[in-house]
Amino acid sequence: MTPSSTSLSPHWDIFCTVIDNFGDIGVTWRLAKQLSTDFGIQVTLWVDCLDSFQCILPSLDAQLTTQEHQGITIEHWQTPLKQTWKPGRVLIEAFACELPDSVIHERKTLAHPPLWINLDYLTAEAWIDDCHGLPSLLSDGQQRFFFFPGFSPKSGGLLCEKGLFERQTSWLNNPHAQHDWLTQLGFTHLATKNADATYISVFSYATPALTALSQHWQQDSKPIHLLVPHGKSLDSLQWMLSSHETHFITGNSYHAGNLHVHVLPMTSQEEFDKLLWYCDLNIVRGEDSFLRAQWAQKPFIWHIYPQEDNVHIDKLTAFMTQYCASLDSEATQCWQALCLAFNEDKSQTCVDAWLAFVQHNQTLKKHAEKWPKQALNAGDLATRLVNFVKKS
Ligand code: TRH
Repeated sequence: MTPSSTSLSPHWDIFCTVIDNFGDIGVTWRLAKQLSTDFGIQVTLWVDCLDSFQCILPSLDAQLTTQEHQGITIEHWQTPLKQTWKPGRVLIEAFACELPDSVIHERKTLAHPPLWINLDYLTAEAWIDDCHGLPSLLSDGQQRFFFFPGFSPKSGGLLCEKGLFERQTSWLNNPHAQHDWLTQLGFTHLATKNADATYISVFSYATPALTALSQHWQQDSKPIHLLVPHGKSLDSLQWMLSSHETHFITGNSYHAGNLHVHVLPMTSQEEFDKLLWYCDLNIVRGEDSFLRAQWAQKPFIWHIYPQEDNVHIDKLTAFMTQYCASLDSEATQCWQALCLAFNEDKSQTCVDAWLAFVQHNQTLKKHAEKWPKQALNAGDLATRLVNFVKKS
């Protein structure tokens, strides 16, 4: 499909509040880019915190009210709204953020109001199949629809742009591109990979399980390189700092025994993908890096965003069950034990689970290569969303 043949006019608005970290803006920015690039849809993305956004879009100017990047209009969403909202075809509120009152009131007066969609968080839990696409009636008579990203054919699907796997293969087959990427990050010396070493990206929350694993890795018989974007994971690696160091410095490397930690800057989403492609194992978190690790087709540990009453463990278990449905039982057991121990902050269990995991690494690697096709077989999220809008 060419953008012109699928173009839905007029524009779509996406509203996003940054609760914490980068997942909310990460998902909405990715969706905006794909709607624009793959479907030719004109998108306006409204974001309340440009400072967070700038961490994953370094070219963004956090002082501007309105700006354009990669064909997307980006508006700084302040309360009350400073800009005039122009009604478009679709109005997406991401993750139940509350739309500005002025937008809700104006929409109510329109003869042909934009389709109002609440984009929810991703989960592999089965209950979303019965809720995905349902309308809800608000007290003022307006209607909005719930869109649930998920892994099943009945859900809203998973964000994955067109051409991603071709770009990945081409980058992995291009040593010059990899060399350039590492040079820009300041780690040219990593460009010649040591065949004996294991390369692990670490973008997790802080956890004693990471401290325990890293302390175990320093005694490994072969080198282990951790590539760590500057952030929360470093809190769990503090033990590596010498007595005269107070914090990790971006661009520096740290060593303890056979463990090498390289502290990377945060980069754009496109550059972050390369990190996941480059490494043998990825430790990821939240919602978006979790999905990108799956598209990287490498084994991964998911450090899920913690929620009250351990609700996140149910979400983790639901995903692990789906992911492992076609995996042999021993590999399933050891990978699930590792993810669980990492999420339950269990230090010794995590180290024991790691030792078992290493034995099944090749099986898990092959499984990771097959998984995206399986997960995406009923279509990606943006395609399902565009079809949903067309039918509505
Ligand atoms: O940052 P996260 O933990 O985000 C979230 C939020 O906390 C949110 O409130 C919560 O609900 C959600 O998790 C589940 O994790 P996530 O989702 O992986 O988002 C990180 C984003 O940052 C992702 O889009 C990738 C991007 N990123 C870059 O673009 N460059 C980088 O260098 C790095 C490390 C990440």
